Amino acid sequence: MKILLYNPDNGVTRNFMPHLWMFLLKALTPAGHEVLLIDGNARPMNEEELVRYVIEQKIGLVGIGAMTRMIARAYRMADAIRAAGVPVVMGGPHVTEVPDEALGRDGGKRHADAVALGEADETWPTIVEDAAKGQLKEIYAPVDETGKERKPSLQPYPDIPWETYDLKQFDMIPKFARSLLKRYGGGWQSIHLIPIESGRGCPYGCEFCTVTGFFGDSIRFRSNKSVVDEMLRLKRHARENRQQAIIFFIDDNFAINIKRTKSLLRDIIAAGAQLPWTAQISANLLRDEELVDLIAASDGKWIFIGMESIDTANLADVNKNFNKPAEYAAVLNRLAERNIYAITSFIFGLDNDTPGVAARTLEQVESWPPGLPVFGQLTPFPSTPLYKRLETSGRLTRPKHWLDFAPYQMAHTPLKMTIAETHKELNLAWTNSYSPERNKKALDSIGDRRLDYRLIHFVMRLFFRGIYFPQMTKSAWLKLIAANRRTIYKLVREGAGEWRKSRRKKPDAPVSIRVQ
Ligand code: B12
Ligand code: SF4
Repeated sequence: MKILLYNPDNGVTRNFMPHLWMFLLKALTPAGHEVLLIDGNARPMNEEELVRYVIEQKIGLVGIGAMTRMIARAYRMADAIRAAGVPVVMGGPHVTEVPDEALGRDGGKRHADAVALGEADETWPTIVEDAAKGQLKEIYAPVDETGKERKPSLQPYPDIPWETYDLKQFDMIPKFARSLLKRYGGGWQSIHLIPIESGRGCPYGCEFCTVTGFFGDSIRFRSNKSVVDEMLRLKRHARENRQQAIIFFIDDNFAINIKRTKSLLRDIIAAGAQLPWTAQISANLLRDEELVDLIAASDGKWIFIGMESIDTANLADVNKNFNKPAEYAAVLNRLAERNIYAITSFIFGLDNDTPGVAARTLEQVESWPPGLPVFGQLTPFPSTPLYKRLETSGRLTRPKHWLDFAPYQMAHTPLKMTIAETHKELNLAWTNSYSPERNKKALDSIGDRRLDYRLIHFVMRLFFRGIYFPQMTKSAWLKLIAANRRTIYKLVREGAGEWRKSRRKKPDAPVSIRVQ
């Protein structure tokens, strides 16, 4: 049987990283079947085009995975494929949280022939075999013989043969910039961000988060060897193809077991498997100096920290009072001393937020070493404790917001400000954080650091701006470059000076921009 795994596009960003679920399920597919992958972010298709592809390729089963945010689009695609007579199985967080919706058991239209609940590592082979026999069941749940939920142990973990895939479609460098960057060597004309999970689960249970409910509070890890081997293969492949590979450890909280994280990082260093990497780690776990030393030594570059708010009352409301705003500065300084950037994430529209929250937050952010702040509004995802609380108190304004998704539109009214005010605050926070003036100030504040460190920080700022302000076309990029011309001019002038100096020392040496 030919199987298509499809991930709908998010409508906001280009694809900058493969979605792991597709590659993982492909690796777990029983022999004798062929699996094709389409990520709509890299290869946008409308319903008609997708159906035509499915028919031309003689696909026998389509698997669709989506977060809540993309589910309406996923349903539309599924409807079109089913109308053409091809069965659809859906999986991922959203259908796990509200399976009746996909199956049409809530009075609405049916969108899927079958749903895979929760982690599908162990149910996927059965789904494939049932579909091949034409005997798909409606629900596949990961349970043992007694009907008790069973979580995959992640040991063994399948080899994902990244090096055999054509990853061109996930290149982070926009096409028009590639030939320019090629001239500088070092493989920077082609950068691939590769997702690796080293473990699953987080027991913290923050009120808005689906992770504790989905992956559970049972934390499981792959063996260090399996992670290190995957990194060694990626490193070899990147070197052979003159590309850069960056790893995103997509674990929900990469240091949830500090002892294990340290042991993994030590093994990465011992094997020489270092590649620049990023991961999500909560601020409380970054108090550990030895952990931060190991992050730096293993080439950790960017740490995503869910700070959420600078207001302790807000943090208590969402069950995240293990976050201590008073220690944010110390945590960020600890990282910055080792040239590690922080991606600091904030939520607006929490119950204690009032107008002015953006200015108050920005004042703090600007007092810290420069990082990459991101801002979102509080979103009640189905099946989270937050959703239940807002539903019970009658505060959901759009209880099924996902069926009418629009970026940055809220689904409930915050307590102390309006939806419109929250939106204004978000807009202000994004505009000020990535304005040309702010970019210049951020770079000036690290003027004593090496040029490559500053250059990468600047490029990251340009990319991060695109999370809120779409910049998917060449002209949008050119405008952005023009607005930041002063900073660019300064960096280029300095770079040319360093280049001339290096040429004087070694007349024939190629220039390579190196990440430290
Ligand atoms: C990586 C990641 C991202 C990446 C996504 C890009 C990419 N290419 O991967 C980035 C950083 C961009 C991102 C952004 C966001 N994310 Co995110 N992200 C994750 C994260 C950390 C890992 C996803 C992953 O790969 N997991 C590992 C794989 C193996 O697990 P999985 O995807 O769940 O797949 C398994 C099963 O679900 C199932 N399955 C999945 N799909 C399918 C399909 C079929 C057919 C079948 C049979 C089975 C199946 O099988 C897999 C193996 O068991 C998850 C948390 C998590 N641990 O999953 C959050 C998560 C998915 N993100 C979440 C959210 C909310 C967001 C944002 C909306 C946050 C925000 N406020 O901006 C944005 C939206 C982005 C956008 N524009 O679309 C939520 C989703 C909740 C929900 N109900 O939708 C999660 C669960 C985190 C959370 N805190 O709750 N995210
Ligand atoms: S620490 Fe992160 S992953 Fe864990 S429950 Fe809280 S938000 Fe979710």
